[in-house]
Amino acid sequence: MIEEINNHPTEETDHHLTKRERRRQRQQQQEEKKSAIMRRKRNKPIIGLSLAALIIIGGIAWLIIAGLKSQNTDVSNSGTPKVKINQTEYDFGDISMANGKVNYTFEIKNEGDGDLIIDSIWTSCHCTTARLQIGKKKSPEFGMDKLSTDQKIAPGETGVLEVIFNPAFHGHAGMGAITRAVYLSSNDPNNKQIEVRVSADVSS
Ligand SMILES: [Cu+2]
Repeated sequence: MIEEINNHPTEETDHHLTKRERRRQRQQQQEEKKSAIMRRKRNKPIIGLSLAALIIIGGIAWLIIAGLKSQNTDVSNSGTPKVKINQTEYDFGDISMANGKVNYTFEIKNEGDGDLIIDSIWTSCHCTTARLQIGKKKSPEFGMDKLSTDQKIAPGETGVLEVIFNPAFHGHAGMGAITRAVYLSSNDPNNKQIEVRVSADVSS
């Protein structure tokens, strides 16, 4: 009898347990679903974060590479340019207006260890023009108006300055002994203004 009485509630508790177990299972399943959703939600920001990190790392690497590159190309700018002209004067001698223009070339070498920058070129008179050729690059003809230019003679390189004189420019008023000058402004601290001169004795 006692056993029977005792048995009955145990069956009851067993029954209750299975109910509780079912409930627990259901709760577990729900929790698993929730955590799966949470994991998916959490993974998205992680992917986003790692992408952002990649972009930042890539950006930093690019900046470092760009910085190194600019350092390499700026090496020659860190030095000082030094102008060396093969000669500063030339005499055309006896020339005639009838024979037209005469020209002569001067050589401007950069013997320094920094780029030689020619900022502007101008001449002393409208009858005289000049142009500077560096490598294959030839400047336009510069006259008496001081015009800016941006030409660069690298260390060890030589620029060719062509001076063109037109003896007929002034007509008969320009006859006799003449001297004309060509000026170049440069970044050589000891030669900020380069000057070359040409002279001639002009006849008709
Ligand atoms: Cu003149």
